[in-house]
Parts: sequence; C-alpha cells; structure tokens
Amino acid sequence: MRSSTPRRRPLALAVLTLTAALLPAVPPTAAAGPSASTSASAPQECAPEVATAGGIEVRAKPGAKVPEPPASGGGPDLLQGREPVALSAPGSIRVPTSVHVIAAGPTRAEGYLSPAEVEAQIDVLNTAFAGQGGPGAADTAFRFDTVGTDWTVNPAWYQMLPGSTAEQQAKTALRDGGDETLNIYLSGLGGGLLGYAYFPQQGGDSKPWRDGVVVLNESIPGGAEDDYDGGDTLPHEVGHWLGLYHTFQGGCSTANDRVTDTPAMAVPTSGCPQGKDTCLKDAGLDPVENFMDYSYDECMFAFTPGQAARMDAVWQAFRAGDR
Ligand SMILES: [Ca+2]
Ligand SMILES: [Ca+2]
Ligand SMILES: [Zn+2]
Repeated sequence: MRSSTPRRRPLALAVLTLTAALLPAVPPTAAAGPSASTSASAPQECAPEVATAGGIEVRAKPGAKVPEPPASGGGPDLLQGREPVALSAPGSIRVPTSVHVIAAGPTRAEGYLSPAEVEAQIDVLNTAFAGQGGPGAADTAFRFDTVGTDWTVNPAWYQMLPGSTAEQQAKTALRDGGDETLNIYLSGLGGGLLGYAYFPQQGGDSKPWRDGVVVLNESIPGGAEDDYDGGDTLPHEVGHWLGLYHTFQGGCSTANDRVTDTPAMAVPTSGCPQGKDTCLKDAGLDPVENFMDYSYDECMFAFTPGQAARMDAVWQAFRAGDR
C-alpha cells in the first residue's frame, strides 16, 4: 500500500499553519486546572476518579478550519489511579464492529461507498492492529469483526461535524451495541477534518450515543483525499477510541502521551519528513511512523508495544464489561 520512498513535499508552510492551529490544544493538562500547572508529568495521586466530560480527538489536514478540541476534557488521565492489568494475547480481543455509510446521495461521488470499499477499509484496520503495516509495528490484542454494515442517504447528516445536531441525529439513529462495539461512521465531514473520535467516558456517560469514530469517506484505501488515502485515518481514530493520545500530546514533557516508548515530540508532523527531532533532550526521533501522529498515510504504519498495552488496559477498564 505504501511506496518505499516517501514523497517529499514543501512542508514548512503546512507545518506552521497546523502548528498555529493546534498549539492551544496540545498540552494534555493545560486546561485541567491549578493542579496541573506545575508539571504535566506529576501524577495526581490523590485525585478522585471523577466523571468528566470525556475527550474528543480529531485528525485534521494542515489548514483545517475546524480547531482541535481539548484532548481529555480537562479531567484526569483515563488510567490514573488504576491498577496495572495483565496483558491480553495478540489478536485475542475480537471487537464487534458496526459500519455506517452516510451518503449525500446514491452515487459514489456523493459518498455511497461500495461493500468492497468498506471491506478494504476494515482490512487496513486489522492489518494496522496486527502490526503488519511496517517494520517494528506492534501486534496488538485487537481484531475487528464486522457485524453489520448499513447505508443511509441523508444530505443533512453528510457532514456531521463534531458537536453538531447532525452528529447527534445520525448517531442516535444508527449506533449499535454498547461500549464494546466499535461504531464507524463513514461520511463527508468538511472543514478539513479527516476524522474524530471520543475517549471512553469516565464515571458514567451522559451521551452514550456519542461513542464511536467518524471518518472521512475519501480517506478510505483508494479514496480521493490525496496523501490521506491509505485508510490510516481509521486506525488513528480507533486508537483514540481505545484511549490513545496523539504522540505530540504534551509536547516535550515527560508524561507526553502517557506512553513511555513513544519518543516525545513538540509538534505534529505533516508529510513524511526524515530525521525529524523536535524534542532534542528526549531520546529518539519524532515517531512520524506512528498512527497517532499526523503524518501522511504512506509513512504512518505503527503502534508501539506501549500503546498496545495502554489500549489493552483502557479496553479492560472501560469497554470489555459490555461484551
Ligand atoms: Ca511518549
Ligand atoms: Ca527526540
Ligand atoms: Zn487524532
């Protein structure tokens, strides 16, 4: 799916634009109140596990018009205060997966994807979580079994931007299952968004309909979205659905994205730069190959073992109970 030689683009302007748009939202605890002001890495050991609004995460193209919302809703980290759990074996967690195609009309140009296109997208998802996307990629516990696919023609829902009435109406009408079921909405979006997702909800969910991932239809394998047409937006959003932050979350802080084996990075990546290192005091180059960065699909292919373990723990804490 990927060429062996990453294409190089003039990236500087795109990076600057994206950085300017995203910087206010990047620090994971900046909006979390006074207790987070001294160090992003200091665990709040006595903090109660309280209900929070939960987080929304989006993948956006450079220059996206829709600003990125805060990552975690300002609450404590999902796994804060929880005991470590035993790791699940690779491939041992089968996630029931329900796919909802939302089109503006009955033609492919209006987003009416074919069954084969949907299947190809789920194949990319499973390849990603099996660690088969490229060298060094971790095999995770997760595999995704399609339990249903439905098609809806509704121009009013086609964009379904985060927080919109269209999002609520579409999801309320179409969502299947409970916390354990991955609901995927393939729609037209807009505003430069490639996709968005919500973290599992802590302490009870006031909007259970919201759970799921929304992905730009043209980001599927072979879609029309240049540079983001390898199908890698979906694994990125599912990473969020399983509690992963962006790898640039928290910038060069120690806690960073709450995963120890992803080198810290100061800013999101655009394109496929080689040798990018924006946190010189943190060992390792920026993980541009990671699904949780913003790189082009052709060079985005890996979760790390640490991310696999975090997703496993988040699954066990927030989603497995509904299976
Ligand atoms: Ca990290
Ligand atoms: Ca570094
Ligand atoms: Zn994201």
